[in-house]
Amino acid sequence: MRKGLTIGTAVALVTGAAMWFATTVGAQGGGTVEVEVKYNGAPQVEKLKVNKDTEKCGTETTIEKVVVGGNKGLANAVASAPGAKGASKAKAVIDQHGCKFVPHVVVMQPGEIEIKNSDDILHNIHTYSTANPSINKAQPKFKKVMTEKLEKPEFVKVTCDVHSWMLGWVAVVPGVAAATDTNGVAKLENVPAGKQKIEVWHETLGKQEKEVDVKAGSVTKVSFEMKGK
Ligand SMILES: [Cu+2]
Repeated sequence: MRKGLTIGTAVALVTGAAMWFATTVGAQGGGTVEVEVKYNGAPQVEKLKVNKDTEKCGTETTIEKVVVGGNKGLANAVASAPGAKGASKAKAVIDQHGCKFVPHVVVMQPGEIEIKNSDDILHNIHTYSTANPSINKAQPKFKKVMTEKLEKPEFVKVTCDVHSWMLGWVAVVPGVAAATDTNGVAKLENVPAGKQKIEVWHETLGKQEKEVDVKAGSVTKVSFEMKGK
């Protein structure tokens, strides 16, 4: 009987501790940061005539330097919370499709990236970086996928030496990160509660940062305005 009581007390204690732990972890668990990036200038999209591999590349292409959508939203910017660890390690993918890098900006955690060639023609992956080793490899049409490593945080420029207009970026970012959509909005999920630094990067407009106070279980909004250079 006495032993039974002791076990009962122990179970109650353990259960209590588990509940306290769950509550505490829940309170620290994340909130969402909705990052809005605006640009108060004109879009910069260059049109270019193409005279190579036109059956796959078309006869005209666009180079998207500054893409401005509805409500002055800036697309293709990368928003991140570098202090928010434990972000998804889903494998990053960049595709070469229609002689363009798709998407224009890929966001990834340090690690591996799959480089696809869905064009059925020869491409070449040529990266420009300082923290990571530079990649310069042919990707013939039969090589549909190559896997490469980008293990250091960096914004890596990606080009193709076969098609001079091809330009993409791989944002290797620790913490929770996402690219802005055509309305200039990026959602950062599961950012730990408390003060967090939010960074925004754009390939031609540079970097900005702000501090936000993230509340668990709710959406914190923060707005940036990038200036023209
Ligand atoms: Cu190419």
